Amino acid sequence: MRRPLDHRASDLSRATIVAIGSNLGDRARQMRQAVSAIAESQCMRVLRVSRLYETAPVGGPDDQGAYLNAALLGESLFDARQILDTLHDIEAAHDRERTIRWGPRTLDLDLLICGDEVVSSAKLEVPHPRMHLRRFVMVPVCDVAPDLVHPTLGRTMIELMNELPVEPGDLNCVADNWAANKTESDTP
Ligand code: A4P
Ligand code: MG
Repeated sequence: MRRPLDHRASDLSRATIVAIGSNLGDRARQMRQAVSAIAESQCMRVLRVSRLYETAPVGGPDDQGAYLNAALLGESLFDARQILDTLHDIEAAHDRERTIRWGPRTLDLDLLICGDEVVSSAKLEVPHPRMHLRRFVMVPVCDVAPDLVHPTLGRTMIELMNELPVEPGDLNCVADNWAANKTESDTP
């Protein structure tokens, strides 16, 4: 059962980062709706949303389409398990189907960081174990929290991002203030 979030106690809240991805359907619309749904869920207060990037698929089937990726910085009084439950509810509301690992998806919401919380279970790993290996994650993360220190690696997000190799065409910024306008379709 979810309790209401009391944002007045913000000194107790944790910096929380969520990665948002989509490569199926009306990608930009689903991404915007995800930002709204996270804000409305009250599982966190949304502080910043990254630019929107189109990215080449990493892993999964050869024929899957390009992704849109972004990241969101919030502050939350919830623990990581509660936030993940909310993110799964939002994915389900966007017809997310889990068939192929790393396969095409209408909406993927990954909890990257939840303060200094470290969890390693079958259902939840936080910090997300692959976040620092992927430019499609770290470039948006650096838009919203470049100086945040990774709780287990002890390095800032910008330091981790700068170590990643750049593949030609792996990532392009396609929009800045994309989350502000929730009415446009997939034409960022
Ligand atoms: N799970 C565990 N920890 C977490 C967490 N921190 N956040 C569990 C979210 N979920 C977490 O996830 C599989 C299981 O991971 C869930 O049961 C959840 O409880 P999923 O979303 O069903 O499946 P997935 O996303 O296909 O698997 P996975 O391993 O999370 O994939 P990744 O690592 O997220 O990669 N290429 C580009 N360009 N852009 C992308 O966004 N995404 C992926 C997925 C692959 N390639 C991509 C992109
Ligand atoms: Mg996922």
